[in-house]
Amino acid sequence: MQLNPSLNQQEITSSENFNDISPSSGEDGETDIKTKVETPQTQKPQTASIIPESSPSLIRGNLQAQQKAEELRQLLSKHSHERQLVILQDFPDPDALSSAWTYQLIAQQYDIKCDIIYAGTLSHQENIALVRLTNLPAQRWTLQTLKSKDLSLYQGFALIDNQGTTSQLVPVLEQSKIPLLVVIDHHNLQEDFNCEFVDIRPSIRATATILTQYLQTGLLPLDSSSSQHIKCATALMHGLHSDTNRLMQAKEEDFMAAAYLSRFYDAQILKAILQANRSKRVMDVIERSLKNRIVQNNFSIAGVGYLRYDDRDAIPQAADFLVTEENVHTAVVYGIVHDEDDELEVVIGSLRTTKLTLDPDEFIKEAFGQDSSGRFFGGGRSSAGGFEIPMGFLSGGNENSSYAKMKWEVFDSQIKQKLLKLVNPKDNPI
Ligand SMILES: [Mn+2]
Repeated sequence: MQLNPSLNQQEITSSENFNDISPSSGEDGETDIKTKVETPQTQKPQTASIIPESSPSLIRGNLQAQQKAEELRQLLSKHSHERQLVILQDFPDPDALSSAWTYQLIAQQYDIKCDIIYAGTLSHQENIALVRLTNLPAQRWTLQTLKSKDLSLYQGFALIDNQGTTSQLVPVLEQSKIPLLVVIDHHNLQEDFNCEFVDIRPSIRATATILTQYLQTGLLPLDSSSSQHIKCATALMHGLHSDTNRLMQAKEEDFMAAAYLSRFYDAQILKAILQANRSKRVMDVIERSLKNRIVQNNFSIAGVGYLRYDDRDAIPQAADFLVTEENVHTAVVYGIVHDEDDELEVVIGSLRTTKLTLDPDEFIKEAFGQDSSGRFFGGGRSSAGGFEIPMGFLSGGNENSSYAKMKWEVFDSQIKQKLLKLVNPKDNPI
């Protein structure tokens, strides 16, 4: 069975491949990677344009991509033969997973070994399917795992699709004096980084686009005869697809990246990932959100009570569902997520909006403010946002059901009060 028409295209002509600097591809893409270990230092990315006819903003974006790819090439050459950790947010999404994998494959060409790690869990059924179906090499390291590891093996760490604010692992790495070497992200700049390589481009809708551009500049030419490359391209396509709301929010550069990936990805695997079924528990959370929602001024707000750590991703899925109701432009769903192992509890919330003039980042920051150290409880990007409010001293003790009930009611009313202040136009018109 032919999975992808491009699989049969063993050869992509050099005019088609915008930066064809790869040595002739062998039958086996993985052998090909190994034989290229020595070559990167002598390879200079060419300066060909990503597409033949570009708009001025795309040309600017192109130049920036070329420049960043060259900077990254220099960094990787400088650190060749080292080991790095690649840190994902605690609950990694497809954009993060696929981008980290691509970084790992690029770094491998410079004999840099990367371990891709996250502290939380893979919660969304599509993410679990993505990792299983592509053998994506991400590992779960809890704080305890991290502390049990010999961190002196690593000469640096990279943050991909995050800026360190959504991972519990980062403070431990900082304490261990492992240097932050690389930040690649598309969220708004959260702090100034003083590390060797920073590529933060909020104008781009997915980190997968940035990594695809690196591939296109020749940092790692994809080989359609390598099953690993096919799977990585599929993962990137999924990352791009999911961070752009099925390409509906994609910008020109994201489409260009998707066009490039379309030559390599496996449509059947992508379809299987997208068709992963929801678990019964996720369905139950969606049902609770539907039952508990209040609708005011086109905002739909629902608290769903307690849910298990593994089902955390039911919250954004419930918000995705509530925002589809007639006369609703914005949905906010939240609940208390508890980790039985650590007795840790945190309020997790998600916002989805179809209102063009509503900025989720501003909305969440204004609704919930900052903690005592000045850090916001959440933020967002176009059409989606999220927040996390640690429960600290109030965590646990839920075997006492009246305490658990009271605690939920307090958090539920406080969150509603804060949201309704913004939703009610008399006090604060949006
Ligand atoms: Mn992303």
